[in-house]
Amino acid sequence: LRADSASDPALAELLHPAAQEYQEPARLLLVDPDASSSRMIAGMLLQHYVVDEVSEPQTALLRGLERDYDCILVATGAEDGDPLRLCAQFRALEQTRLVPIILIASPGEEHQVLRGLELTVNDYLLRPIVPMELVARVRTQVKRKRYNDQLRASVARTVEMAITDPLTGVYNRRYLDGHLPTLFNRAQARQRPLSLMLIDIDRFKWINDEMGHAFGDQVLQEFALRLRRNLRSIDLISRYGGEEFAIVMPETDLASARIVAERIRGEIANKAFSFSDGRTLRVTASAGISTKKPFDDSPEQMLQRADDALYEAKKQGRNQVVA
Ligand code: GH3
Ligand code: MG
Ligand code: MG
Ligand code: MG
Repeated sequence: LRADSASDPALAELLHPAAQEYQEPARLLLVDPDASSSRMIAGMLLQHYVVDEVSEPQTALLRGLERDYDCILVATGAEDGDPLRLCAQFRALEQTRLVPIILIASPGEEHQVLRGLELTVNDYLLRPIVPMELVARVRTQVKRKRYNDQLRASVARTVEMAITDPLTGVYNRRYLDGHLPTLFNRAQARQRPLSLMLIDIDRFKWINDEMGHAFGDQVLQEFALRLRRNLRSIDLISRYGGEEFAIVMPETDLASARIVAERIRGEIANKAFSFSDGRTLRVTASAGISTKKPFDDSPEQMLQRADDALYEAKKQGRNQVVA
């Protein structure tokens, strides 16, 4: 992690936790089957928090799916209700998995509280509830939740930066090199087809020299956009070198890969690239494709065959696909 807190608000929050105080108020979900108890607990929290009150576990789960909560309070009460079951359900849902849960129980329910703490619950309170204690415990959980959220967002951004090409937004070569073996082994194990395409912009050096480097950058961005538009979400697009892109196509045999590559070649060659300053340019690209062999093959050999095919496409005059 680079400590560039000036340009990264999440990181700034991390380094200066006090800044959290200025965020929008935290939202709590209070699940209490007893209406008067619910009113009383909510009343203690309303000064500091936005509180959504629900009495039914089913409604509580729906709310949890709809909204981002900073903390969930589950009160015991109804004889037939099972608060621990509800807590476990919150833990199982993607949207509420990481939301802290505070259990509110009555004397005599210590056994349930202990089980809850072992399983899913972050903290608890025993009735009668002392307002200051309630607020303090909620605040601790909310702080922890927000801190974790920021840390996770920050880590996610760091990971994304490590695997993405900043100019075009597609994966970078490091990601392709790391992930191609996985896709290769998966296809091999399931005896499914897998194809690879290397596509390289023709005479890109000329584009840079004649039109300017900034123009060249815009060609790369538009090129990546056209690739994305003409591929499926399961295809892995990466910027493999300066003006060369590698595309891994799962579930695709050589004949289909050839059709895809030919379509992309046409999408590049047949529509002029136009730019912010109004200039337009016709751009072409050459592609080499390879497909996984059932035996005695490797990701490296697939890449080598695609590279050989690309070399042939260039040698034979460019703006074409060779398999
Ligand atoms: P060919 O048809 O044989 O592929 O010729 P080419 O000119 O496309 O290939 P060559 O490898 O000679 O030139 C590639 C050029 O791409 C050279 C390099 O300066 C340029 N380049 C690499 N990365 C970038 C980039 O990020 N932005 C810009 N604008 N140019 C880049
Ligand atoms: Mg070249
Ligand atoms: Mg080129
Ligand atoms: Mg090249």
